Amino acid sequence: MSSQEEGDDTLDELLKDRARIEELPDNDEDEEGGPPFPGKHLKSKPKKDLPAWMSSATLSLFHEDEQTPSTEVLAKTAAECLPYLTLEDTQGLPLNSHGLPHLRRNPHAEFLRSCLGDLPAPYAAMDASRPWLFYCSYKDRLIETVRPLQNPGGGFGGGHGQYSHCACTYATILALTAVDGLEVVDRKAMWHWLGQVKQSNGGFRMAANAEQDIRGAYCALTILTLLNLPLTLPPDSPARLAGGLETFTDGLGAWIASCQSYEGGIAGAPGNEVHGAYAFCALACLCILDAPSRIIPAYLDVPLLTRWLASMQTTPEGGFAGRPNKLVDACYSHWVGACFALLEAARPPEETQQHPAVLARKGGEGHGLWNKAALVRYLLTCAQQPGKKGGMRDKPSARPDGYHTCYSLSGLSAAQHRYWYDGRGGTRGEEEEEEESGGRLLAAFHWRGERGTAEEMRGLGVDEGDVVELVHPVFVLRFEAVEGARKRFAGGGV
Ligand code: FPP
Ligand code: K
Ligand code: ZN
Repeated sequence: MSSQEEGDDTLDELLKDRARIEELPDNDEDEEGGPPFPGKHLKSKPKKDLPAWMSSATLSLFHEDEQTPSTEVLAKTAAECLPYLTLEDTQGLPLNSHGLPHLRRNPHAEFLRSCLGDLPAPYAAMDASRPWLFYCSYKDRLIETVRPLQNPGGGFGGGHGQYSHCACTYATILALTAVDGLEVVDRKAMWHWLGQVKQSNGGFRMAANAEQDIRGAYCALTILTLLNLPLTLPPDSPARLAGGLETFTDGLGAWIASCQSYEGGIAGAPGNEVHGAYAFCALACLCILDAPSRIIPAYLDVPLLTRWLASMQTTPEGGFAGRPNKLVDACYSHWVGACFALLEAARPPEETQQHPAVLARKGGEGHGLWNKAALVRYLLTCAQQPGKKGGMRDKPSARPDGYHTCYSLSGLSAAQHRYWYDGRGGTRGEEEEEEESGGRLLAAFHWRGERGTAEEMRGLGVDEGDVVELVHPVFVLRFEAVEGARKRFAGGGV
């Protein structure tokens, strides 16, 4: 079999799925009889004006033939992607030895550099998102840019004169970590400010007095850990004064558990609609608290979450959607794809000792939870902007931007490489215990990565030049950058 044919196997599988859907009997033409199907009783009239409380998941109760605004945009997206997925249209991109477009390393790097220059006028609307734009910036320029965004009460705002916000502060801390520029951070003020966003119920707000949101929990724990801030709550924290909590981690696992819904996915806050990006926040936050095999099953229903995440991989595109019945988007290559790296590390040791026949059914040694080759194909064929400009995009009809370039490439890394937790499995070791008594959460520093083998890369349809670097699965940074932050603040204290 030629390598080109190998690359097409994955697509064939995806198209088979789709063909099955298309072969289903057309119930619209057969109002009276017609074969039964699940939920047929719901099929009376298409409901175009579903009430807002009815989540998109409810739409899946309707038969595939039901025409709704959701099914229409889903079909439109599939049609938009198919010519690229089938390589009928390769957009003039040079192809690798498997027949897929090469990863456009230089144009993408050039695109990211151009994002750092003076921003074109349309970006004025993104003033509150500025930290996201310089996630990949350079040290001196970055430090001079973020210095005025730091508020005296701690944390970073999105722009000049704006209140501190968890997402902006998170992006700023990641950017500074990436360039080894964390000296600009007022850590004591940061500790005080984070005390204002911790809630009495164990969760976190996005800003003082703002909404509670699981993104806040992940952002706050990332900031505390990279800066090695004390886990004790400041004396004036409302969570301490009104809720009687003592540390930033008090009640957090239980609050995250309360964000998992009956569907298995994770909501931004208890009772809200689930979203793949929130699943990443939940898993990564738990992985900051403790070893994945210990803490993830302690607070989440892992089989239910795994099934929900796997159902986010779309057919025929092969990328991920953020929610049921919504559209594929390359940024979820990271937000959903990286969840599998975290979950695979949470598998109990006894599972890896299962009979080879059981493992084979699961797709091999713990790597069968998602279709990596399909994701790689989506990213290389549909998410790369052709032409001189470079950059990566949500889907072919979208423009490339820094955010989608960043998270497409992180997702590619999750598909290509292997990540695991190298701390003591099961129980806390003495050495860790001792270090942790200093207050720092060490679990996230125990992650390791290994490049995928040449054989695995062939299976994914990529050549050596299409392989990206390893990315720390919890912090979404280079491993060296994470190690730099750990060393810089190893002494603790503020
Ligand atoms: C819906 O957008 C998106 C959400 C409800 C969540 C987005 C959250 C993230 C991307 C994670 C952010 C993480 C941190 C750490 C700040 P949409 O309706 O435009 O997209 P959709 O149709 O794909 O759901
Ligand atoms: K989207
Ligand atoms: Zn997106």
